[in-house]
Amino acid sequence: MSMDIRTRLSAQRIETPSWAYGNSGTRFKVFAQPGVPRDPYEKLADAAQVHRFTGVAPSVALHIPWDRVGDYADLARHAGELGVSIGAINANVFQDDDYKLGSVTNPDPRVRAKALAHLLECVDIMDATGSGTLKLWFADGTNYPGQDDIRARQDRLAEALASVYQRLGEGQRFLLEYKLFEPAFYATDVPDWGTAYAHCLRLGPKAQVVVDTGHHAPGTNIEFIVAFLLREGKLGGFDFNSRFYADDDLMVGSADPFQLFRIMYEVVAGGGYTDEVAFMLDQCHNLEPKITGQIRSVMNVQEATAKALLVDGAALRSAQAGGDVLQANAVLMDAFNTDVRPLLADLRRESGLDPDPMAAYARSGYFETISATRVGGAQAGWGA
Ligand code: PSV
Ligand code: MN
Ligand code: MN
Repeated sequence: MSMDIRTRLSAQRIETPSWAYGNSGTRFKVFAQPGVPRDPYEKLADAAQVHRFTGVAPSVALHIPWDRVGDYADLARHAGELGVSIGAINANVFQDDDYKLGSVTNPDPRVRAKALAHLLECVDIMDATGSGTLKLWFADGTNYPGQDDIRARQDRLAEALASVYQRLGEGQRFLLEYKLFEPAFYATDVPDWGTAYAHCLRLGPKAQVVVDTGHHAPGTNIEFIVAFLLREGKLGGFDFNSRFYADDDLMVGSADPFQLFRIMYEVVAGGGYTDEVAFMLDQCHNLEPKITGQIRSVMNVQEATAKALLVDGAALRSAQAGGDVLQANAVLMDAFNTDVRPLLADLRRESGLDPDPMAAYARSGYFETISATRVGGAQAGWGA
């Protein structure tokens, strides 16, 4: 195996979300776990454990206002002391009563102004924390035909996005996230990659699309979307998770590692395996413990990436050029069917890590310490 694959794997960066560390559940029940963080500082401490044992998760996404603090520069300093940094700032314009009929697409200009002010505040937080990425997901949409004007809502969305775009500084960008449905059930205002892409295209290079793997209709070929967006320079990153039915937010690669491999193959083949494309997790751990849930997820992404990097490009191109359908497919399957766990264990050893991050974390005693010392952990904010 080429040295190149090992180097590229060691350089991978996977961002974990602050909300994965808090208590979460479904709308039926939140099962509280021992030792969960009580504030953003403790969430960062837990995220630092994921990085400590995997070596590839050095940044943490924040969600505002779930992670509201008085002094964001201080929070960023705290992150730095723990060996991690602040990643994407996720805006939240869906939890206030004001947003019942939408945020930036609300028919009421007062509510739109309030939502925009929050988005701009998130850019201030980027300035204070050194974050380069604003992530925008809107719950906006309608439940009933005729409830509001679909085109007018697009106009309002475009206006808000343009104002945010104007505010972005040097080295900052926003990622626009789409979602098929929920909480709006009739017409979501950003329901698919095409809508997100069209808005981003109008604005310029600092506006890109983020692909949340849980936000598509069953059977959607996500790797096609990835290939297309990359080709257009509009793939900003991923919110990785796994789904069976809707927006399940389960551990990435747990149900369909083959899909994750196909996605990562398109990333690699399309030249997207760079710092320009953010590999972020957007998950919650309702049943399993949080920190090990994140460690396992990071490892799942690493395994899919390793397999994608192993695809024999020359053999694939030759089979494709010769119209050899079966051979082309076999080249991909060979890579997918390779057991990459020994390779990843070896790489960890090489960089001074334990080859088995799950076992090393279990041995560290961290879980016992936080379980004993933290009382009254916070809810993640989402999934309650
Ligand atoms: C809601 O669907 C959601 O899961 C989106 O994927 C966002 O990225 C996330 O919440 C955090 O706001
Ligand atoms: Mn998401
Ligand atoms: Mn989601």
